Amino acid sequence: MGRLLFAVCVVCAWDAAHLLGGGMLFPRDSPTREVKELNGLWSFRADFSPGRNAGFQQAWFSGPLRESGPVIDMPVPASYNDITQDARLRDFVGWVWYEKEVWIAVRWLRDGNTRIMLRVGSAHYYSVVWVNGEKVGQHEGGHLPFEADIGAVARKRNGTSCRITIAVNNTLDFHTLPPGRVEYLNHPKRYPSGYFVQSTHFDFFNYAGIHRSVLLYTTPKVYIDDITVVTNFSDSTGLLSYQVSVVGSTRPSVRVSLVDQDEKCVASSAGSSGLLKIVNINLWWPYLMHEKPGYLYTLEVQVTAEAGNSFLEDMYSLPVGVRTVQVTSTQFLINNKPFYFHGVNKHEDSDIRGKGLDWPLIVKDFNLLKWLGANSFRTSHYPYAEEVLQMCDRHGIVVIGESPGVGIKDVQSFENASLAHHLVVMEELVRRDKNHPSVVMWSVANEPAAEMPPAGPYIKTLVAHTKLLDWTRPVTFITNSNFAMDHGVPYVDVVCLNSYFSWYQDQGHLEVISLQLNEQFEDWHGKYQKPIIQSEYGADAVPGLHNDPPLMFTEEYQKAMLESYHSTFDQKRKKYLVGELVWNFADFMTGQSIMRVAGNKKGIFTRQRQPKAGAYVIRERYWRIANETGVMPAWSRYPCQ
Ligand code: BDP
Repeated sequence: MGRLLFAVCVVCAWDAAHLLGGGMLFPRDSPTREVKELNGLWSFRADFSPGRNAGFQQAWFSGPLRESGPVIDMPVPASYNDITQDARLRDFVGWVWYEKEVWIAVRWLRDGNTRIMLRVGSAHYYSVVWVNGEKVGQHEGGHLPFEADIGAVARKRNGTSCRITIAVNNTLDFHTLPPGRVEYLNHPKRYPSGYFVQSTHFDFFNYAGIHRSVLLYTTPKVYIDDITVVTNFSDSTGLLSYQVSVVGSTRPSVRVSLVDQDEKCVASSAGSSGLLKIVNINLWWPYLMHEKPGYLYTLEVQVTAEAGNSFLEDMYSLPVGVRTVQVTSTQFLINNKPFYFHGVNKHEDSDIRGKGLDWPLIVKDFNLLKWLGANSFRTSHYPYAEEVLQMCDRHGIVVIGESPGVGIKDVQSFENASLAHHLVVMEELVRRDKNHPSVVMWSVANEPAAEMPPAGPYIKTLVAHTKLLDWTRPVTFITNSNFAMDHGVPYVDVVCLNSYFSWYQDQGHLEVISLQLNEQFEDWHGKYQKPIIQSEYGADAVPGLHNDPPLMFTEEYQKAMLESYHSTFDQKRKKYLVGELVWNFADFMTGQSIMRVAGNKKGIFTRQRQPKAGAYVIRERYWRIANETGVMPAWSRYPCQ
């Protein structure tokens, strides 16, 4: 076995915690906290004015939105693009305005020791938030949560309802993440005056709006702001290092207990940091690697503190899994055992709701992942909802967590302003997801233009910074196997390669795949001596389109292409290939172009989650790989009983 690039370092994690600033714990009910969902119908108005700035000029936030002009019903969470019959709204670029009137419980308002927080799970891309006409916050970035303390504003108008206004702008420029470009087409004979279009270099539709839940939640004035756990084990003893940061008191008293699934307290400690030892540990194992995957304990954190004349208490329960991750020159190890990613790439995408969080879809997708025998996915090409990661923790689905650094192709998008924002996004991502046992690796970007000289230093800085934030997980970025080998790759722990042999090149020539794939693997492993994941491969298949012998775009071609890759994967996974992630789990919407037939059709499932022929190929293969490990009870082994 090669050198250990990646030993779990319990102590180093605390340095990282300092860099992260304030916490962003997922809002949960507890005896000291309450959560109120504001999902449902909001009032909505898109600002169609030529400069898209009428809303700000006329201060639409200062009174009820309906008084500014016509409003429509808009569901939250959902992208707004596919909700109406208006093509202008589908392709809208600029500010849209959301508003909801809500009542805040009088017990929240009267108790001056209660913080009232407004939290948006995500809104794409740039948001400004007002409560009763007063600005309470703003946030850049479309895939991560943000929040504001609205207690003071809400208390000014005791006894009346509260008006929450959120303006969201989906415009992407060179320095946003993902980047984009707004082009004005100044040709009076060909385009109307002031005509502009948004262009991007990524292959999915730029859905916009409030994509995840909007919540109100409370905490006491003295509150648990953040928790960081780092886990390890030795023989049958689990080790859990914790650090709790408390805001509002300089001398809080902190107690933590770890409770197992039988509600038994298995370890406890006092103090804001410490080490818990758990005898007869139930480790967190991936799906299909253990009979009981996804074992979670609950870390119950309790804080008490004096505040003036009163005594305040806060409680927060964090699900935690005990596991380790390590990388050698040829292996990816979870709990010291070789782990092979047999999984998929996904998108947050579906009919009508676009990128809006949708529980039926989430549960259906997890059922399909299990049906496939998939043990992992990559959050291509941006951070997914926390609710999805919680499902992964519980079901043992392993995750490569990706930043929205996709489509970085213009030289301006490598400038310092872009890098500075990208570093902030990595901080927000690590802060949000650091405690999820399912997340085993960070991906800082997808296919940045490697041929541009700034790509190397840009990636080097991102990888180094991410390692500083979290020393417990490997870091990678995703490259295309056609790209130059030198830019950024020397800095990553695992080489992740996308390739589309017999699709974007040698079109229709399935017979070249095994040669070219073999060359790819030997070259990249030969040069870097690092484990490799085939992070994308696939072919478009229009569902129901058939031809035998296979023709491009038919289900037969997709099936044959997948099979051609698999024989080479089987050779290389005996050596240094540590994973294969098919592109893509399901068909998804893209911008309109002659390259796409109403979206990208590389899904092995349709957009409505029905299997194409390729899904059965993957299913047969993934169960076979899982069965090779021999850890599954015979009754659960599909298809070979
Ligand atoms: C890859 C990109 C992915 C695309 C895919 C494709 O990473 O976002 O959707 O190509 O062309 O290179 O289908």
